[in-house]
Amino acid sequence: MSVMDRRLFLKSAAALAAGGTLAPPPAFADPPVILNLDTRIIEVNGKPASVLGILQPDGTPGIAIDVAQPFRVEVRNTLDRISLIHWHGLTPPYRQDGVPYVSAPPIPAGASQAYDFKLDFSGTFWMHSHVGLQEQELLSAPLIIHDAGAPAADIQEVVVMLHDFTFENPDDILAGLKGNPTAKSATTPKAATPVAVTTGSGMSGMKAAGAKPDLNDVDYDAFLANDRTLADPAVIRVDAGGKIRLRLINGSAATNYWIGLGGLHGTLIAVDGTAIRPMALGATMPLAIAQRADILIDLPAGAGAYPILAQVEGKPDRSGIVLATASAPLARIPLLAAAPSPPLDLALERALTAAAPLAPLPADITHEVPLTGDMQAYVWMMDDQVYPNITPIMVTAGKRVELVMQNKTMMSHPMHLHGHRFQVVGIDAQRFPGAVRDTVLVPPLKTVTIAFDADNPGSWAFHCHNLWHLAAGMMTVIDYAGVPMPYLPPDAAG
Ligand SMILES: [Cu+2]
Repeated sequence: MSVMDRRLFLKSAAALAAGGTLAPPPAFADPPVILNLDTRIIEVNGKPASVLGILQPDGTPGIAIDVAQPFRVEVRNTLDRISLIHWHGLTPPYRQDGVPYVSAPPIPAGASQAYDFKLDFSGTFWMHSHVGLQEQELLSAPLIIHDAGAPAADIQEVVVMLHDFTFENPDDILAGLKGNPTAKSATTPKAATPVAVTTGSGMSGMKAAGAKPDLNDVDYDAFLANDRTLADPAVIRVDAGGKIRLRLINGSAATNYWIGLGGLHGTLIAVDGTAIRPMALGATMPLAIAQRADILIDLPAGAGAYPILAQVEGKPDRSGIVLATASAPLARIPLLAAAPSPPLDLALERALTAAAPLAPLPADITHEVPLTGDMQAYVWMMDDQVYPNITPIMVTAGKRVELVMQNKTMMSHPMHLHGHRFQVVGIDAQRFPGAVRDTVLVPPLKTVTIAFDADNPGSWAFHCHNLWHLAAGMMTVIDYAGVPMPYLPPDAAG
């Protein structure tokens, strides 16, 4: 469907959309889990910070449920503005996917929205607002789905959610990145580096080939693990010699990390909630924006305190939590590592193998998706288009689809596909059966190919998960042929 076709269709569907809610709310057999979108105060760098949160009435952030249960949730928007929550990594019916104007209208201030769908798999997922820059204000939370049956009694689960944090208003930061700084924010965001200006011509990548990668567009005030900095980290009590299942979630808006386990021996068992062939980890592992990692750790016998650290890509800054036995003394951990970390790379990605790979089939449909940008104007593109002015990528139900993402810029892009789990099947010219996941990093000037089976008809967001890139246009939509498109962003439809 062309953009114009979508507009025409939208107008014919306007009556449906006018009521605000397309699908009737599901009839609940059991009471749903209530998730309130709310404001809360946390302390950062010794100062109170007003942030947002997704909290159950008892204050629990997010949700942890059994895979055998339905995902039966009521989101109550108690904020003074619209919002909508996306269930990152799940594969719901598309109208419950939580992308404004693609899957559903936003939830008005003071209103609620019900969700009810069957879960297909367990794993470590998360939820976050897909509206504007609310994710930068920490409107996100863990979404943990346990295996059916009783949990393994001898394994202690530890969920660690990472955030980048700023005291600035995110709108001011975006204006600064776009070269229209407000007086308040003029000095905070780093000036955009004028490298890798490409609009997708075949040669443009070469111009950028000698330029330096650009790692972080925004200078953050802090990096949080479970809402705390290393000045006062979360200390999680563990048993000497115990087994730990770490569920790491990078909920940062725009920060990639290197995870360090200190001297502990860790085994990576899942990425983005999906099992891999278990792999012993070295000293560090990369965790890109929006990715998750499940790591099994056997703690040493005897008392001890074990920091689990996340160091910012390209910087000495870090965050983390501490696993500590009851009697262990806690040493202060410096906020800065001895040296900045290197850029993330694909060495680990290349080595991962899915526990249950896709059937080895040739692609029925292949789309090349150039990732381009104009750093000076701060416009980022997929498919040479700036969202919301896009023509969707069309797929057909039942087909094997491959997306070839060619990064022609000097920034990395953590690319996320909604509604499907994909397999990483290629890096540059090398083909391999890699991990099944939902978010993959495409480093500067690299090409990453992903494959998925078109088995969830609907209209699905496909975008860069760096929030600033997303806000600057780096999103497109994957449509299934024959599935009507109920929504389109108002400014594209206008
Ligand atoms: Cu990006």
